[in-house]
Amino acid sequence: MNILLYSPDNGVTRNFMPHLWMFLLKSLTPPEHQVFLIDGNAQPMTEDEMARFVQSHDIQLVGISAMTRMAARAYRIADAIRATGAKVVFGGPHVTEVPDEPLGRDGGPRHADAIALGEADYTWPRIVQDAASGNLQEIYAPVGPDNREVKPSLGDYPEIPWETIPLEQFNMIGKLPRIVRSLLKKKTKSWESFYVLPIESGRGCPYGCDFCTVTGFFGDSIRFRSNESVIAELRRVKNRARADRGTVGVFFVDDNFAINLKRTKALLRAMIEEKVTLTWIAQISVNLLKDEELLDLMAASGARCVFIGLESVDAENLSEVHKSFNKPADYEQALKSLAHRGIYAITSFIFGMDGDTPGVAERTAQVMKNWPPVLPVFSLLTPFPSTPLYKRLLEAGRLTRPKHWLDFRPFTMSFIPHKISINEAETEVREAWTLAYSPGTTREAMRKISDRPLSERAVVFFARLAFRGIYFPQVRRRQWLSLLWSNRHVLLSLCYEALQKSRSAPPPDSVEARREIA
Ligand code: B12
Ligand code: SF4
Repeated sequence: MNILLYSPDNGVTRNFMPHLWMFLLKSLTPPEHQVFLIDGNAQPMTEDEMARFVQSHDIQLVGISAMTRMAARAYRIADAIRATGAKVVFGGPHVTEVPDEPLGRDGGPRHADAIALGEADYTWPRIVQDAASGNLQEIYAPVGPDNREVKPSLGDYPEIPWETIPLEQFNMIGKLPRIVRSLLKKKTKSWESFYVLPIESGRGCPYGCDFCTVTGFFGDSIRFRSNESVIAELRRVKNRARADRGTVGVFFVDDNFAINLKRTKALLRAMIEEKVTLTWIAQISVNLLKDEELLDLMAASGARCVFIGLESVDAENLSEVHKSFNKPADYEQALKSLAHRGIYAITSFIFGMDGDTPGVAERTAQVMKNWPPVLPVFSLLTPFPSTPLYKRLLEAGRLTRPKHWLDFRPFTMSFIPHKISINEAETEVREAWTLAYSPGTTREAMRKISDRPLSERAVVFFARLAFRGIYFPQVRRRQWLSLLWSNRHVLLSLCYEALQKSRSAPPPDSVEARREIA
């Protein structure tokens, strides 16, 4: 049977890091079936194009995953697929939270033939077999014979064959203008491709923040893969990069990569000892970033960026959403300790919390003035179904769009905030993005790291230019040129410095150069 695993585009961003679930399910598919993968964020498709693909490749089963924000788009694509006669099975957090919706049991239209609830590592092979024999059931739940929930232990984690999986659609080099591509090729042989690949080393988070679906979905007990299995996977990733003459980075998608400090340190030490260090990113909560030994091991094993859910600079807000383990007083030191080691943070903020008042964008920007450069992300508090936040707002009658995902609008509130109006909160988010990525802020950010190596500063600068574009379209040449023009002072000074450096470098075959290479 031919199977397609499809991740719909999220309608806002063009993130080119593929989703892990599709590689995982492909690896768990019985070998007699052929599996195709398409990520709509990297390879956008209309409903008609998808229907044609399904027909021309004789696909009989399509697996779709969707975050809440992608649900409406996913349903439209699913309708087009089902019209061809292929069966559609949905999985992932959203349908687990609202299982009646895709099955049309809530009074709305039906979009799925079947759904997989929760973690599907053990149910997916059964779904495939049932579909192949024409016996697809409606609901697959991860339960044992005694009807109790079974959580994959991750002790039997499958091998994801990174060496052989076709990855062209995720090659970031392919998305760059031709001139940049040829410059990169000239400079070094290892830039024929560039992928950021997702790897998980553990699942679950015990913290249970009000707005988050993770504790409800994965549970509060944390499960880890063995260090050996993670190291073997990293080795496969590195082999792939070598074979492609490309560069690869890894995103450890664990919810809190350092939740068990002892285990994380052991893994990082193993990476260093086994020589499988490579550039990596992970999500780590700020309270765990005080451990100097952890930070040293992170730097030595290749960490270049950490995603930190800071959420707010106001302690009262954090306590409201049950995230008081974040202490705003600690933020600055944690970020400085990271930057001191060449690790920069993506800091995520949420506006519209009950303590937020007009001016929250400016207040946040003031606090950030003392920080080393960061890549901030600002969003509005979003009540995802089944979260404690959703239940609380529903009971209080504060949801203005209880099914906001069926009419997804980016940066738009779906409930009445407390001390700020809906309009004001939405304006604050836009204001925060503008302040954080203004040419003045970037210039100031670069000044703060003027003592760091040129290559590191160049990466920070270009990351700041490109990062905002993930959330706000910035793909046209004119948009890029205007961005470069408004940041021309920093750009020119970096270029000038690079030129000086290359002029003062010894000729390639001189004694000094040979000594430097040695
Ligand atoms: C990595 C990650 C990201 C990364 C990259 C995304 C990517 N390309 O992978 C980044 C940082 C970009 C990101 C951004 C966001 N994320 Co995010 N992210 C994650 C994270 C931590 C890991 C995802 C993952 O790979 N998990 C491991 C895999 C194996 O688990 P899984 O995907 O759930 O798959 C399992 C099952 O669900 C099931 N399954 C899944 N799909 C399917 C499909 C079929 C057919 C079947 C049968 C089974 C099945 O089987 C799998 C194996 O058991 C999750 C939290 C989490 N732990 O999952 C949040 C999570 C997915 N993100 C979330 C959110 C909200 C966001 C943002 C909207 C945050 C923001 N405000 O900006 C953005 C939106 C990004 C976008 N472009 O739309 C929410 C989604 C909640 C929801 N109900 O929609 C999650 C669940 C975290 C949370 N806080 O609740 N995210
Ligand atoms: S710490 Fe992060 S993953 Fe854990 S519950 Fe809170 S927001 Fe979710």
